[in-house]
Amino acid sequence: MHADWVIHNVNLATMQANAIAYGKIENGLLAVYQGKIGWLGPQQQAPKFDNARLIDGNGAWLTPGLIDCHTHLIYGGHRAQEFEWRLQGINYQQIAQQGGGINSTVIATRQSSEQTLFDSASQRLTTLLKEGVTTIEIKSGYGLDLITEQRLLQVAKALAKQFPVTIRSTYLGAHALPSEYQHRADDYIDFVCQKMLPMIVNQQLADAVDVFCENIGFTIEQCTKIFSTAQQLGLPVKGHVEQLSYLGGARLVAEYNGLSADHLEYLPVADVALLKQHKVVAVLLPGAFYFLKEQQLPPIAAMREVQLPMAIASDLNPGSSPMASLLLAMNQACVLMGLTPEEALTGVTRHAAQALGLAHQKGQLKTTWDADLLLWDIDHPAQLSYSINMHLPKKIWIAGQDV
Ligand code: DI6
Ligand code: FE
Repeated sequence: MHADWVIHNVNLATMQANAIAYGKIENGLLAVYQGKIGWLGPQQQAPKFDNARLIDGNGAWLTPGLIDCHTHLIYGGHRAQEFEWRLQGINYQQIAQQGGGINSTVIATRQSSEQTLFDSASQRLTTLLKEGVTTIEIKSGYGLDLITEQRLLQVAKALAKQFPVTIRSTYLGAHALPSEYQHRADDYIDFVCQKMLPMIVNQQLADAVDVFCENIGFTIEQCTKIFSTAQQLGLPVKGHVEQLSYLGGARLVAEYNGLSADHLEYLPVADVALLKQHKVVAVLLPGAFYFLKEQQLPPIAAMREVQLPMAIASDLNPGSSPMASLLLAMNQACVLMGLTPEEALTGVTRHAAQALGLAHQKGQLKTTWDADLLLWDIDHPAQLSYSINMHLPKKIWIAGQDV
């Protein structure tokens, strides 16, 4: 059998959906051919590989590359001041209503050059890559005008060229109402639908369209307009929904067969089945839950009951989740939201791949899947969720290449 290289004497957390925890194969072997996984299984059952480079795993664990399926990686400035206000008791919504919050980052981002945005995003991306992130979703949404949204999405493209990582870009025009449209939210939505979205599609700048459906964001009617325009233009949708209050955004995402419904703290149990029916992934964002000291948990037991796929992401952003760590998000998902370590790892591999429409090629160790692989010096995969800042992958491969 053909292989470019083979790793043996290794435990595989395949993350395949089967009855065995982590889909694990102890004393396994995995072969890589032309950037894909060519073979995997128990070592004793392995076929012969001609001319393949042999790597000794020394009993370490191999997992799929981690996938951060919800980030706002690219932005100008920071919001440390706002953090101090929140500590004094002014809440996230109040700050937003007073013109701070997302809009203060919009001002800083509009003033930032492409190079400045690239440099600051590069630092955060490098941090994520070191802990094993091999695929990342990046949203726009801090420009909110033609030129700056375009700049953000172009920086995402530049990052994809510069770094060994798969990047999916999402256009988040309906993130906040920019100040020049104050009291004219519907006009802004028309601008997004008639001008911005067609331009984004023309220039192939985004893979999906997101909205912030919230009392400090946009209404169901406004989000509906955006989703139907996205659908006409052939882009899949997703939404920031039921984060701070219940508006019915998750139902809307389901109606449009969206990729994912994200946050979901205020999702009623009654809406869970609808997400399952429409194959929408629930993306949990424990970083925002933590930073905003949210008290209300997403309906996790109900999600589990219907086997709704739950992904976990960092929500890296300068306001509600200034956190460049997906491993920490896994820990938070367990400690704050009650996920099991296995659910947490599934949430940043198989389910995160599904949330990005990449279920057929990433997020599992499986034959023909991309050889995005991490080697960890651990005894058990639960260790990745159990501790903070104790483990980094000792080897990272992307499409079979050592990086
Ligand atoms: N929800 C979030 O968690 C981020 N965007 C959103 O709609 C936060 C954005 C920010 O505070 O800058
Ligand atoms: Fe977000």
